[in-house]
Amino acid sequence: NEKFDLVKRNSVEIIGEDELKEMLSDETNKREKIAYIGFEPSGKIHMGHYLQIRKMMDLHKAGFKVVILLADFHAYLNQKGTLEEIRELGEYNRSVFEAMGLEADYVYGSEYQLGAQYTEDVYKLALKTTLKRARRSMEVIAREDDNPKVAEVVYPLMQVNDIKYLKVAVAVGGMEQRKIHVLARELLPNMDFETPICLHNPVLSGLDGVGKMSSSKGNLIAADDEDSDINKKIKEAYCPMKEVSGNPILEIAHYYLDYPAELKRPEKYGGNIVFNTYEELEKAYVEGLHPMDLKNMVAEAMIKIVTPIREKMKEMNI
Ligand code: TFQ
Repeated sequence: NEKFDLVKRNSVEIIGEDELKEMLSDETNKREKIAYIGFEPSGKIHMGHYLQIRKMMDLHKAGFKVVILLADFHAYLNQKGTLEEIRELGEYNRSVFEAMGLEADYVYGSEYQLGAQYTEDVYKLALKTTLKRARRSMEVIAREDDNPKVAEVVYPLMQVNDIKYLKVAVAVGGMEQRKIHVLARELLPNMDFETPICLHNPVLSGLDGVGKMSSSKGNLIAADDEDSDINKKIKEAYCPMKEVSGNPILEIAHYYLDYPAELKRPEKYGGNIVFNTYEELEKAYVEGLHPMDLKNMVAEAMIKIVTPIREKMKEMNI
């Protein structure tokens, strides 16, 4: 199935793959085709976000209604600032996603998360979830804190509850969301809601090779970086010779190059090479393709992707 291949492309996993296939081939819309992703509003939108936005565009093409949750209360519970500051970032994030060309509806968590029925359901989920499980589900998501707060265990309960309240059929997120999603799949069938399908995207490593690409760390390629920033960042990025695991440049090559991809190189450095697939490129890298060659390909591809977004953002005065 063509639609299924499009939706699955470049994802790490789909939990509930058979149900998704069934939805995609069901013209009667037995289950309403709604795909959701939530984001804690963030000060910088980067190429990790863009992977997820592209996935939402794939879902839109496959016939889904796409909704973006601007998760203001979640960011608040995760110590990202005052509600006012967070909402301002939410508006900014929405504009960037529009500049990226995403067609979607947007909703703020605070529009419905104070409702009486919503709140009662959070209490119900609080009774069904162990502290241990709630904390585990937050391992990658929670902000570092020497004295962790109760807010950290309220957060995943609200995320599970959102899936019900927003009638999410397909919940999309990075791999760091998977433990919350697995919890949702376990709990929601007992809360009058159908088990959500969960699609997980890869989480890119930071350009410094330390941890993940993150707005708070500056180890990223931003949606509005200038060509010169991109060249400089990639030139300086961590890219160990012959190493695949944790290599941010190879990850970007995996998800952002179009294959077949061509390396253009002067004859004296070995001449041009065409890689038909990412696997071919990875093999060449492990066998000694020079990091500089890889970086040149990746910088060119990133500039091609970022330039129209940056220009659209300028045009929109963001
Ligand atoms: F997907 C839903 F929108 F329904 C629920 C949801 C998803 C993602 C609520 C919050 C978030 C934020 C996410 N945990 C993050 O880390 O940004």
